[in-house]
Amino acid sequence: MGLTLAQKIIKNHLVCGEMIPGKEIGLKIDQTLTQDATGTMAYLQFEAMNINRVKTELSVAYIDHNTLQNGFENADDHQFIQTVAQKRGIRFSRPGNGICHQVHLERFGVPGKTLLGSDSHTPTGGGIGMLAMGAGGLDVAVAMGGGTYYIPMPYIVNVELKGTLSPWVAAKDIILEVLRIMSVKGGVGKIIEYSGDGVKSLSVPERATITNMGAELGATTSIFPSDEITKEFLKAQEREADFTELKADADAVYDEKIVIELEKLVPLAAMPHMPDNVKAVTEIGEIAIDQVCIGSCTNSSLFDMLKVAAILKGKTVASNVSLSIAPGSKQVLNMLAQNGALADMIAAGARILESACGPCIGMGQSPNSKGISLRTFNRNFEGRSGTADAGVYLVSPEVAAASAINGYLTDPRTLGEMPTIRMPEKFAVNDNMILLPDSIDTAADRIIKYGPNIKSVPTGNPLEKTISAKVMLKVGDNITTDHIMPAGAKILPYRSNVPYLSKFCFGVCDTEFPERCKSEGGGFIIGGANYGQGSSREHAALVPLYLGIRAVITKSFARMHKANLINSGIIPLTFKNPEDYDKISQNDVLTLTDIQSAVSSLSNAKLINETTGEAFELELDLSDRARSILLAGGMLNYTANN
Ligand code: MIC
Ligand code: SF4
Repeated sequence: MGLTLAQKIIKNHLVCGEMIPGKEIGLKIDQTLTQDATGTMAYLQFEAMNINRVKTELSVAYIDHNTLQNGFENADDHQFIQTVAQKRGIRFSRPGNGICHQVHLERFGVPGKTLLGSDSHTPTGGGIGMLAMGAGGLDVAVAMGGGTYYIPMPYIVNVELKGTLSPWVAAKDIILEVLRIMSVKGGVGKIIEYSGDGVKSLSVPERATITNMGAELGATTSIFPSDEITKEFLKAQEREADFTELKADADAVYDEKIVIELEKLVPLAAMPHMPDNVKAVTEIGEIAIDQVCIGSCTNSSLFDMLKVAAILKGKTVASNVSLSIAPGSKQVLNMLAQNGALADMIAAGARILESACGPCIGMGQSPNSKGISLRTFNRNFEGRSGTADAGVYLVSPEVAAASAINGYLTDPRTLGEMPTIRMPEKFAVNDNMILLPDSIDTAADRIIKYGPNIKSVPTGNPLEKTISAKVMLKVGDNITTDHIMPAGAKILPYRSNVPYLSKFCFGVCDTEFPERCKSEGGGFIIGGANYGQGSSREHAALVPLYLGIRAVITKSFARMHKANLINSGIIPLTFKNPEDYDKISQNDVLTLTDIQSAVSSLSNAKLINETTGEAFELELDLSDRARSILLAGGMLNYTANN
């Protein structure tokens, strides 16, 4: 029986376990990436491991999230990360060099390698044929130290792309269609592998738009074959030597299959407040808009920007719209400047932002009250833009630019003939904003700079026999890590200060949650399905740990958040009978009887609702390793004990 492409890469990197879907496997990680919002914590954890130099083939530290610097905190974190990177053998991508995923694709991605990143959109690398996964900072720190990365062996879904896209329809519409079909929980435990004759009509950055936003399916990762198009891209980046041809065997067997006929696709939009709330632009209608933001790791490549510039050329942004554009990397911005496309954007009235995440993570450009914002980004969760009552629609660069000019949501097919975009044969390669690490000889003298905002990482306690406490919060389905631990300009600078961050935990759902936890000493969280979807941020586990949360009981979990809870020593449990969710209310007193022995023996756990007198069975879906980590009270204790 043949193998799929993902299975081949997994096989080549398998350290332990069997490739049986659902069973835990251990993978060797070739490359890592971090960004600054998760990186500070990751490097604090790396430093705590006392490892002199990273043991990966390549590790890169990017500064792209916290670049607002409205206070000393961000700049201090940048210095901390820079000094660790230089001392420990890590390349450092300076602020201004671009968004981690865009730069990594351009300058470092290698087909067939594994990449682990402390950011959920690391699967962008799947566009160039990498097995690229997002994880919490601690898992990335372990991988930098040469440690194995563990995941449940994913099921493989084949998405066959047939034909070619019609004019004005974009790669973004392909992934929006996949989200419409599969939903934000449809990819949990799965790898999405693309194939079909339609693949060859998509450039590497277009493929990367699709693998990037595969994160919104909850998928472990997404991957495209590495072919002639990949070779062209690498050649244009002066990296032809990194090319290897990679594809699935002809007789590969997939667990699921989806066929998408590209000709039939139309411009789509994900409506507020979920990336799978997808409708055709024409179906939504010509709604009035207030803002358009173009950029983010999903849609900020040179190709995207050239399309936008061509649409804006000679026009003026509508008077009711604020248009911002953030090219994804210094390379993209530079080339736009060189070929005049940047001038077309500026002349049309676009507000040009630095090459960074910016508005995507609420670092500026929050819309007006009840504002309608069209964004080429990947997430439209409630409140993420920084304006609680704003409505964010996720669209392609074509829809965004056409709408910015008209002042209302516009199907770009109404603009007439689509401009032809000519891509250069060579990109402007200049890595002067990537600092190389110190040599082994000089590294010893490098002093790591710790700013005053950098506080210690909270650690858990060994698991007690029985846990009895109150329900601190009950929430519904699809709770994101943006609900649990919001980001944005006011909060993001405190990612290395958990005590301060804790004041904002669950702020979108219930502003009294932190105080309640403090006065009651913590307790349980009850959640619905797909709890913890979205980002890789381990702060969504570390902050609840700091607030005394001992267990989270849900209908189901998102992969990365579940791993982060385990690493923090918080027990993730699911209802054996999902209807039992309705039988627990906030403030009920619950007892997890004999939880220590349930975790030790990996049996089901028993929960008693002391307030109602009812008893329920809970499932513990843990690997042997996860069990030991929970018993020890988290990954740091577990590592110290071993
Ligand atoms: C995001 O898009 O939500 C982020 C900000 O990039 C996060 C990482 C973080 O919270 O720092 C992610 O996607 O993992
Ligand atoms: Fe940055 Fe947004 Fe991409 Fe996250 S999704 S890495 S915040 S651009």
